Order: sequence, then structure tokens, then C-alpha cells
Amino acid sequence: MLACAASLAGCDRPPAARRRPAAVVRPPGLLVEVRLREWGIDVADSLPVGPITFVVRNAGHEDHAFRIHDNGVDAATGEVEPGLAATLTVTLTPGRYALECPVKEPEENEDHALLGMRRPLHVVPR
Ligand SMILES: [Cu+2]
Repeated sequence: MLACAASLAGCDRPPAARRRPAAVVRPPGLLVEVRLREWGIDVADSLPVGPITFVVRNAGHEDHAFRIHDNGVDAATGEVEPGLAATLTVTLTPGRYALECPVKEPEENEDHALLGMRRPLHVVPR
């Protein structure tokens, strides 16, 4: 009887009617901030296994991108303009990955990874 009284407000409507459509779809998994700049990638050195959504912000003055590869994964964002952000969702298993900016500008003799935009990432069991 007490349980019925406590939920009276919702009792007259079917469960589906109580659900509201989500205004924003939250990306799956852990959200991890990544900051791209000249010339580096700022991100955690190690992360737990599972689905991870990298929120990649370009804090630099040139276009950059974010790629994660090795250990059976190869995924990347498109180029991100300065001041903008992109997301990249991957599912990671334990191991060592390489993070880099894949942007190359041969006409300016610039390879962003070689300029410093690369670093390892260790993914560890929870
Ligand atoms: Cu870059």
C-alpha cells in the first residue's frame, strides 16, 4: 500500500509515456579529454580497458587530427580546425597504443607527428 502511494503520480501512465527523448545523446564509454597543440598531444598516459570516447580539442593555431593505432586498432578523427573539437569512440583492450596527429604538410616540410605530436598510451585492466 505504501509503495502504491509513493508512486501514485506515475501510476496512471504507461511506462513508455514517462520516458523523455534524450536531448543530447551521450557518447558511449569513458569520456577522455585530448588537447592538440603545436607540437604535442595532451592526454592521460594510461586509461582503463573498455569503450572510450576521446573528446579531441584543437587548442593550436593549425589544423590537427587525432589518430590511435596499434594493438588491433586504427581510428582517427578528420582534421579539426583551431578552436573546434571532434569525438572518436573506440573500444580498447589492454596493451600499448600509439597516439599521433596524422597531418603532414610536405609543401611546408611539416610532419606533425615528427614535430612532437605523438606519444604512447597504455591501456590497463580495470
Ligand atoms: Cu597536427
